[in-house]
Amino acid sequence: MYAQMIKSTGSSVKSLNEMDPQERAFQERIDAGEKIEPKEWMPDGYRKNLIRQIGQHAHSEIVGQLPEGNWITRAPTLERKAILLAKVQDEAGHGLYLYCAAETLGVSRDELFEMLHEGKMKYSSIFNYPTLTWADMGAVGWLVDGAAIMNQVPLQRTSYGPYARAMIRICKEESFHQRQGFDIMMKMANGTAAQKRMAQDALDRFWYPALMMFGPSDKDSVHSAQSMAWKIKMNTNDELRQKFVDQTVPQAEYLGLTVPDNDLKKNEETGHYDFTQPDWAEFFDVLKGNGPCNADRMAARKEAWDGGAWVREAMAAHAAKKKAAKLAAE
Ligand code: FAQ
Repeated sequence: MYAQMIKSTGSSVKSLNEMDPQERAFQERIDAGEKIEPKEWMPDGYRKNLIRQIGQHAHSEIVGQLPEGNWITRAPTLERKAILLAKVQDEAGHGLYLYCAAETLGVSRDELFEMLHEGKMKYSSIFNYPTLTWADMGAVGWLVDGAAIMNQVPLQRTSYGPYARAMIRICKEESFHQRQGFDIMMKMANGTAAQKRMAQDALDRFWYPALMMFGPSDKDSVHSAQSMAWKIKMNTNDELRQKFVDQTVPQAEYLGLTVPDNDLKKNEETGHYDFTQPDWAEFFDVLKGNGPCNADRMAARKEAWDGGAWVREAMAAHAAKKKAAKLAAE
């Protein structure tokens, strides 16, 4: 049911005059900055769009464990291993808060997983790129978590209460993730010539995929207008991408690394960096399932789901047994 529902949220935005009284009262609450809570009335489109965005966000956190999980056994020191392990566990926690937030909208976790496994729901394009060297752990923390924070800090003010509250905790943890990534990059960039080359190579490979995390350019964004009217999204994709570039370029300079963009230049008039857009054909191709790791990521998720079936069954059997024992004692 939800698979059909989430496909139909890209509609044009109604003005207050075009709304029926209930929709209008709802929009006025949003405009006044009020939070919407689970049991309150909400337009069907608002509910669907939230399930789509929160569900995809949750899937991204869970699938996002895979590229870094790949390096836990190969971290160069015990300390780095402990930090990476903690970070990857944090991502699992973020997925769980977000699945809980989505469940308050009437969709079950099983339905969300089913849609992911059937390719009916997406996860962030970034996690379809491979992590080839230890420097990639630095680049993921610095750039991928950096982009995630840029997108998620405004979402702490999103109109749906459970989502906004989940974001507050997630953002605190993401700041540590970004910091640990930058710390790895500092070590590598100031290390041997070979380590510095690895750091540069990681930046070269992750720069454009990180820019793609903000979604298609505003002219191609299907959901932005309605999502922003409902404060499900607080900024457009291009606004956040520009903020990320403006923040990250000086950090690359500090590291002594070169952003792989020959046309990157500070525009003295606007105060922002002019930069080359990612290859949007590549982006849409990755969304269609044709990125370097799409097949591997989905296979790993399905294997984990199937492999965990016995745990779910055992928990259900245990709950049934406890319930029966309680009834017998009454
Ligand atoms: N990848 O109309 P728009 C993280 C889809 S968390 C894949 O502009 P919207 C933490 C979009 O769904 C990263 N698909 O869409 C971490 C839509 O398709 P649909 C995730 C994308 O929703 C770090 C279509 O394209 N963060 O990294 C992408 O208004 C390290 C049209 O696009 C969030 O999810 C993409 N990059 O804007 C974990 C934050 N971009 O659904 C582990 C919350 C767009 O109609 C390690 N989400 N699409 O089939 C958002 O802010 C928004 O959903 C956007 C997209 C900005 C991602």
